[in-house]
Amino acid sequence: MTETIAPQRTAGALIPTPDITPEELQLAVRNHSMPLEALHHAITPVGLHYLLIHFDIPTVDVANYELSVGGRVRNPLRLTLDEITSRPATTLTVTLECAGNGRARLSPRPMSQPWLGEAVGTAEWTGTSLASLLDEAGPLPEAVDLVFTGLDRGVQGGVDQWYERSLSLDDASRPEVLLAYAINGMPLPPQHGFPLRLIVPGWYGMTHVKWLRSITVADRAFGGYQQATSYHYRTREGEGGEPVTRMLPRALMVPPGVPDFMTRTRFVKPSKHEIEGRAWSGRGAIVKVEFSDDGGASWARARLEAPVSQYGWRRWTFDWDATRLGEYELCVRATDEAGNVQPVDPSWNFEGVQNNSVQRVAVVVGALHEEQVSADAG
Ligand SMILES: Nc1nc2c(c(=O)[nH]1)N[C@H]1C(S)=C(S)[C@@H](COP(=O)(O)O)O[C@H]1N2
Ligand SMILES: [Mo]
Repeated sequence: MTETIAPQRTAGALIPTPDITPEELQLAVRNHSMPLEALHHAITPVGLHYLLIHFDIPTVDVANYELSVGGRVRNPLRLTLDEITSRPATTLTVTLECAGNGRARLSPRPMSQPWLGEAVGTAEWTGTSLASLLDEAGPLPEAVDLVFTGLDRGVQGGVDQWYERSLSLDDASRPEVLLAYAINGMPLPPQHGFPLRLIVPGWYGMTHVKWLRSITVADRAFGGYQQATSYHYRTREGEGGEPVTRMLPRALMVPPGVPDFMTRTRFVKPSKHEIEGRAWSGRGAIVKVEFSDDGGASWARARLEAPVSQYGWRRWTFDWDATRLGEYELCVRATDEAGNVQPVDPSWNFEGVQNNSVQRVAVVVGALHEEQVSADAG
């Protein structure tokens, strides 16, 4: 990069008032998002898939591992990993996104994992059907809720807890819900839930309980912290709020050209560019993706490719005419078949969940010398 294109904020600059707290930074370095250029891959390579771990990653000795299925069932089960992996297997390509994705764009910013907009990934999850296991356990007539408990424990909101989430018997009995032991053809790595996790296609990430150790069938709705306190969309103090469930639509683009190291502003040579990205929703198929180069003032339709699967994202492309020199703000927005559209502005809430407002990418066309951009910014 030359002097003429140096950004206002440079690496190493001292910032007197940190606009991110050490606690948020600590979470951010533990839990990484997916670099946007990884949108090139239909299936996200494992190390590039986003990660969210509330407490510590447990160390699991498979020799002593068992999954228990109990509570209001006729036939309680205890299964070793071998017993689980020798059951009929299914592989599903699933796009997973954290409910807090986009949180750090809210103002004031709810203190938690400070995601910008890239807490997503698409993987091939291999596992066995939860419904068939439930069939064997035989839920009793009073069964209404299933509690999924992880092997990880910690304190959140002052509450000592194992990570636990529940699903209604109906939601848990859907054929696509898996107990997964492999990702992209490999055993789960520790950070993604080794040896076993829940996969609930279409739902935000918190549902997909990792390091799963027990499933408890209950005769009433589960009231645990991650279920009843956390993961609600609340805009007023004291209100019950709406529970967070399925993913709202979102489209992301691969930022074109080359980035400035600190600001991530993109430098693009004047030319026509094919912009590409992916779009998904947990509430129905993506039916439309639109692109804007003026910050969302005007929109044009992008081309859509077939989705990678029923539960996976859909690639889109747009031929962007960037022959005029200047500064641009690129945006993209998705619409799903249920009619959900991404908003241009974030909608604020206490936990910073479900912020699916449009991605914005600052681009300068024509700022680099031709020889600098020829190799990598085409
Ligand atoms: N046991 C357990 N399961 C968990 C979590 C956790 O902290 N503990 N985090 C949840 C959240 S909030 C998300 S977004 C996803 C992230 O899954 P990944 O790290 O495999 O991408 O895992 C979910 N499952
Ligand atoms: Mo999450």
